[in-house]
Amino acid sequence: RRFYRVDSNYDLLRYLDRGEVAAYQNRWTFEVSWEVANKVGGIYTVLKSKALISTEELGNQYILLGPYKEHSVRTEVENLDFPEDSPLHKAVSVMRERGHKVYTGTWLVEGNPQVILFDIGSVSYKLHEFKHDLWSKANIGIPHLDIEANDAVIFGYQIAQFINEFERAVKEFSELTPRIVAHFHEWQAGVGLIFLRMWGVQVATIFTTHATLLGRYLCAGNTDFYNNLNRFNVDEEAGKRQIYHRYCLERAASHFAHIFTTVSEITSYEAENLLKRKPDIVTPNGLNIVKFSALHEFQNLHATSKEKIHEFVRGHFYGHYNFDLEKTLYFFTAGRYEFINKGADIFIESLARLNHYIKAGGLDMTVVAFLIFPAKTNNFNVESLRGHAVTKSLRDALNDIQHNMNKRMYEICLRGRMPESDELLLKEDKVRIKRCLYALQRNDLPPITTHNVIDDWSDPILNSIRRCHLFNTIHDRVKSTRYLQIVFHPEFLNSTNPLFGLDYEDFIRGCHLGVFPSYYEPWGYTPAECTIMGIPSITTNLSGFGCFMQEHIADPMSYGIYVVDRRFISLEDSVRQLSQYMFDFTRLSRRQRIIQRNRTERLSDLLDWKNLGLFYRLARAKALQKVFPDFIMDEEAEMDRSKRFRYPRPYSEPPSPGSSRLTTPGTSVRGSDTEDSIDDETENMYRTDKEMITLCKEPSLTDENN
Ligand code: G6P
Ligand code: 1S3
Repeated sequence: RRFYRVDSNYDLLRYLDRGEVAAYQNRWTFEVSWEVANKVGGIYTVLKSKALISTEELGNQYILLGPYKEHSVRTEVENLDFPEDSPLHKAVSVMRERGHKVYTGTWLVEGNPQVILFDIGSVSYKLHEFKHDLWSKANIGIPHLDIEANDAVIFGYQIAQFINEFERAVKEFSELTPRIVAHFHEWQAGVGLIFLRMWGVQVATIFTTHATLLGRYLCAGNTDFYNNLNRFNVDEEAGKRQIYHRYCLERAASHFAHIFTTVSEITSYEAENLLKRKPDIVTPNGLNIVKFSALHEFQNLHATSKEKIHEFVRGHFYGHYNFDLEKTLYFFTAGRYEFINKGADIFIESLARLNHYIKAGGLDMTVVAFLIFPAKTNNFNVESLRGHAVTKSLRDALNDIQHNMNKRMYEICLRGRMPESDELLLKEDKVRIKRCLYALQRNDLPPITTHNVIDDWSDPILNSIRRCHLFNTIHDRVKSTRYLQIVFHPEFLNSTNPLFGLDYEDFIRGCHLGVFPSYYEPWGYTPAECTIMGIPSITTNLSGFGCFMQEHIADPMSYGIYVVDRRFISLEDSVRQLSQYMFDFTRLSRRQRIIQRNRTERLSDLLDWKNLGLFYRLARAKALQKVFPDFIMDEEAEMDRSKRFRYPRPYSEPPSPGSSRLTTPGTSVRGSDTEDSIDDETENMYRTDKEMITLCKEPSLTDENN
């Protein structure tokens, strides 16, 4: 097996010329999606995080095309016109003359890519004409009542017309044949691709599916999806779910495209079976990685954000606050509220077992598990807000008392005598403290949720919690220990949140472990986001991210990536494995956790668009070659490079692959792994730093040729 060094910036600069070569070749790239400057789901993250590398590489030869959404445009786009001597200006003008409302500008994200946004309302009166065209040429009929599909038709028609006009315009500006690539994401944009191909426009097309329509529907039901993938009668299944027309659009786009791609191997397998075309290339999702100049900064940020989560816990569990926060771990899961697809079902089941394991194992630890899924609510519940109000008033009272005491002591000492004890804490101070203590008393248990969930009797998370009896009780009355506590936050986090005062990114940093045991997850940005912040996570071998990590890292677990098997073992065994992983993590000492975080963070290069962008480049080059056979691409080098990512087992790990359960940092650090006292902290940190620096100096990825 050949191991290569990752991110040696191998020839990267060759590509990052801000479109110089592309302009010279008259090469243009359009990327089309419903989620350009329009936050809906994961594709928005793909385009936004990729914007920097795309513009570094293609400069003004790169343009994003999306729908016009007034609210997003106001906050995310700066209006700008193209220079009059540009073919983009010409094509936009033609579209406007035809009655389309078109907005141009730059997207206010890193890289500031050019965007062209189409107002679908401006030509909605032509919907029947567009639908008729689609029907007569492709035999795909769109029902009147499916508004989303109708919108997709209008948007697709606008995109195809625009690219068609652009292709004409660009010919007027240059004698060189225009090499245009149009890259479409997901079925909503795919209609544009279908029209372009039906009209025979000379453009290289790429279609990327980020999840198949049918796959998402089938998984959300009670289907043994992966074991039956090659047995589904796809037309019948789509028909039963009343998505046959959407399915046809998706399937037509994937077959019409010169190059078909998807985000992971597992979705490639799914697409091959459900869309009946095997993707030509897998284009994994990356992130825009910002490295801190001080190596250890992310560890400090963990401590700072964790302190804010501690503050939340103090407020939420007031009156029952018998936590040792030094021995408390924060686990979390988050995502779209798809209970089964995102694995919330097995997470709760496994938490119940973890509770039992901690108790049976006599561990002196508390785990607080946060579930963050947006559900329908009517605001925060009174109990949660009250908890934060009473803890805040206690804190304010103590600050006041301390401040006044300080002043009094200073005055007395200036007069040359020692203060008496009754001069320190006054009677009225004691009364004030007593009042606060009284307000902190409470008979009921700390709430499971922070909000009033609408229809809470039918909410799947709350029902599972009820079934598993996870009611935030004290589990050991003698030691008054709480092992497992749950907080369901049915809303995404942002920094104006009155309970946490943290945005999602800082919340992740403050946690210890992200748990994402998804059943259906074509890629899965949530564990990837944890990884780049140095927070270990649990993922599955049914998620694109999990498979990618397994493929590129010799022993993911030793890097803090725990991959639960949800494919080849029974559900019960998956639950057991997940519980065991969480229990193993709970047993790590602080020092081991710190080392593991360092290792996790080292994986961020693997997820950097600077590296993963090459798969998009490759897809574009291959599509161009199909339409313009004279287009030369250094494919050999590209393909070779795409195989070069591989992280070996960390240096300090035992070589035996058999001991994977043992390859948490526990086995790799020198000295005792149970020492965890605060006095040892500095020493531990020092050693950790030393180890980390050594590890960074070591060729973390060996190059056989060196
Ligand atoms: C980071 C900080 C340390 C802190 C540690 C806590 O490494 O730099 O100062 O002690 O986090 O780790 P823990 O896993 O217990 O949250
Ligand atoms: C999809 O968004 P989702 O959360 O509905 O696309 C994302 C971007 O490719 C992907 O990360 C995710 O797994 C898919 O499911």
